[in-house]
Amino acid sequence: MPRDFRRTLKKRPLLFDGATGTMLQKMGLKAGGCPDELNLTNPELLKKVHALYVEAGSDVITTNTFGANRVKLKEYGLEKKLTEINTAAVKNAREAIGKSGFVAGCIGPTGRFIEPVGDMTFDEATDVFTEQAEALKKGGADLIIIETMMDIKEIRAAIIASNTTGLPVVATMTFDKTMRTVLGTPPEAFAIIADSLGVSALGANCSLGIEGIYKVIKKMRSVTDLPLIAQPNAGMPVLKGKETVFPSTPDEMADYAPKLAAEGVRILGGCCGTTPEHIKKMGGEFKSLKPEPLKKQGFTSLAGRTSFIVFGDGLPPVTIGERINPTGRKELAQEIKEGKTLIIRKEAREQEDSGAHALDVNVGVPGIDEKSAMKRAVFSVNENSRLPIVIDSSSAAAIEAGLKAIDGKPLINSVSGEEKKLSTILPLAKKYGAAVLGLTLDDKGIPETAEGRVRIAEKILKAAAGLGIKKEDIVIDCLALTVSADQKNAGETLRAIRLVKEKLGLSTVLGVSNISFGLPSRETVNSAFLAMAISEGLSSAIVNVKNPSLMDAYHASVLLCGHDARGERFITRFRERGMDAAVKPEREKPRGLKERLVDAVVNGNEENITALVEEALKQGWNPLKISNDCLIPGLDEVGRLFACNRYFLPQVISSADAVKKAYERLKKELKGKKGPALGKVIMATVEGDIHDIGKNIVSSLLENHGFEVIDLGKNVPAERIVNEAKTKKADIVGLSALMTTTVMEMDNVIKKLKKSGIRVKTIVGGAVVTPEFAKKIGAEYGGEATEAVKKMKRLVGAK
Ligand code: B12
Repeated sequence: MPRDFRRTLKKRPLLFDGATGTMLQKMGLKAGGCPDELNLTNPELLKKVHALYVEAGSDVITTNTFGANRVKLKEYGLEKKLTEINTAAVKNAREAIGKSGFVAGCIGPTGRFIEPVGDMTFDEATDVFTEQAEALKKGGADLIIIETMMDIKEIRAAIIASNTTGLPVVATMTFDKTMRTVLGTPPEAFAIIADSLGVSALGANCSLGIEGIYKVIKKMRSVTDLPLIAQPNAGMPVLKGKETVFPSTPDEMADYAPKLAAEGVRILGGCCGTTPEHIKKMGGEFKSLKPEPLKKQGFTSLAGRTSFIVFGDGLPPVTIGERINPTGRKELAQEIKEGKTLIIRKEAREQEDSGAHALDVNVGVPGIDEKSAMKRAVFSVNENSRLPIVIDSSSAAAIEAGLKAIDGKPLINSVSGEEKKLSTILPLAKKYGAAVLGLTLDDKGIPETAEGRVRIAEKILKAAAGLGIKKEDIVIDCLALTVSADQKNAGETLRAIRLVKEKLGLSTVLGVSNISFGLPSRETVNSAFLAMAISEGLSSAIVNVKNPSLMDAYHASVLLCGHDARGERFITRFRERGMDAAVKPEREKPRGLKERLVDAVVNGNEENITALVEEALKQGWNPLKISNDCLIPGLDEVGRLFACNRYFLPQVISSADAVKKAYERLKKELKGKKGPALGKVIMATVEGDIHDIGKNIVSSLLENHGFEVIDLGKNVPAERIVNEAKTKKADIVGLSALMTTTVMEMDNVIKKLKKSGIRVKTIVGGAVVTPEFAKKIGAEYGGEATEAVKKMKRLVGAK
């Protein structure tokens, strides 16, 4: 019988292999060089490692191709050998496991960020992964396993690319002790996203040892019914003497196997530090288990990079903020036309603060390039809000641009019963992993009766099922028609909501405000209609979440329909407002220039920051005042939000980019003095550290005060600093470090400088550096930038 991974996975638990890298090191392989090239240069050694795992009972052997993508191979000048390396890797694994076992072609991260955080486009990323996945398929891999990913955007690209091969895809990410990936994604959001992309199994690898992975798996299980995979490392490595030791024993890890199986784990394997012995012990009981079939989930789920929501299936209804939509909003329409995103960013933040659970994004302005506008809007919303997005457009091309730009699993707004819509939009939802909003209208218009609308809902459901889109990913809009035109309209919509829920078991959504068109006191009508729809079982509503009375009605209805245990949500809402239900929305306080500059840093507002700096300069502010009173405090706030997990790396990066822009402008004000240089200064951020904003400020100021500055950049190895100091005959070497993990590198550089015999003064700075530390390593303490300049002048004997 031919090998069929998907079918076998349905029948029995499967055992993967353990670590390859740490095993190779144990077998005497020296670190350095390209690990993937070993497939060509030392296939026997690899086959030996694979064979040990086959002996230990592994059903699946993973290829040694973690870094065999174009981007990583290029670092070693090996990109032309990509196909050769990947096919050889499959061959090495196949020779070890034979024809009856499975070979999993391994794909790892590229090490680059996708835009807007990095400079790689989503299309480039999918090209890179498609190339590797095709090579693995060509070699004869039975499935693709995507491992150790940290960026949800990158793993989306990797899954979409791997899906094009038709091979089964297994996807894993790595989580840290905050129960998130380094870039902020919680296990549930990843599980929702990977599930919607049609993987065969999903889970976690490496991470926190088996105990930590167990917690991660439990979270994933709460939102997906797919088989899960756990590939833990053998605990967090500790340094014993000069050796790195992984603490978890094979027995300790094996104890967890049945517990993991009870949480839906159907594939078990190991990551760093695990050995054939670990795999043998873990597999012993696991492979003989006959776990219960995985229970189906009935709710609809959406996710952003750092959050997720579930609704429908008897869960409390959720709200979708409607305000990012230019219809009837001249200023927003104008901004979208001009390619700006200020209002969009503001609306994203304010709607989230007002309690929205997801945000609708519509940029439909006539005569614009809607694809670019949608991409820009999605980036801006992702940078300013954690919430999942509803991509709202009548253009399939704009929807696809949004689907590429997104950080999570969105809801597409919309399809209808019209054939053209179904045939263009549903395939996009399937490919990019999205839920779909189905409008109950077709080529003949909107049926008058509830039954007519249910028939269209059924048609949409059938078309989606034909493409393999899950029932839970269809959300039906029974359409609110204006009640001023015909007073029966509201009743028919409400009846349709109940019928769609009861007859078809689908989630529902309603754009509420249309009901009150042409009436006075629209708010009153909208609020009452929303409450009635919720009592009919509505799962989600597109509303103006910034309207307090409408949101009051929403909260009251949630309570009255039994969705608010002990009334906690309701009570919290009103406690926060001083128990006064009738308070008016707070009038916006005018923000001063200083606050607006700080806000621009905190919100990562690159677009606006130069204009604000310009305004400040025009008002006669000193460039240093702008830096010290606005930009640095802004960054401090970003650091605080990051430390308490309110911000994640992508937001820190966009704030840093905004600050960089501001300094580009400020630099022009700090032009260097003419005349002989006061001295020559080498500036560098030490190796391992990529923070350079502070160092760049100091460099600019030094130039401004008449120093010649040779800026070596960031992450600079000690040897290079010593060499440059020697060849350039520097008077001072200035070192910067911002992390507790990198300050000791300053000590290393200074020791090397001393050892080389160069006569040069040293000064150190960066937020973690203290005067005591500087003294201890024999350097001058820099302090903040202006103070640092004074000290440097003193060091070269200038006034
Ligand atoms: C912006 C930022 C980033 C940006 C950096 C972009 C860039 N181009 O610099 C990005 C997003 C890339 C980043 C990445 C990371 N970051 Co960061 N980041 C920050 C943040 C928010 C601001 C830093 C900053 O620029 N401050 C403003 C400048 C002006 O201050 P400054 O550097 O201290 O400089 C002043 C003085 O110290 C002095 N000075 C500085 N250098 C020198 C040198 C000399 C010679 C002299 C004389 C004076 C001097 O003059 C300057 C002006 O007065 C801080 C939080 C914070 N508030 O510090 C976290 C922070 C530094 N980051 C942190 C972490 C953990 C990381 C990551 C590891 C995150 C991750 N999980 O991946 C990575 C690090 C990757 C690496 N290998 O380096 C932690 C460090 C924790 C610690 N104590 O070890 C912090 C403190 C955040 C936190 N609260 O946890 N980060």
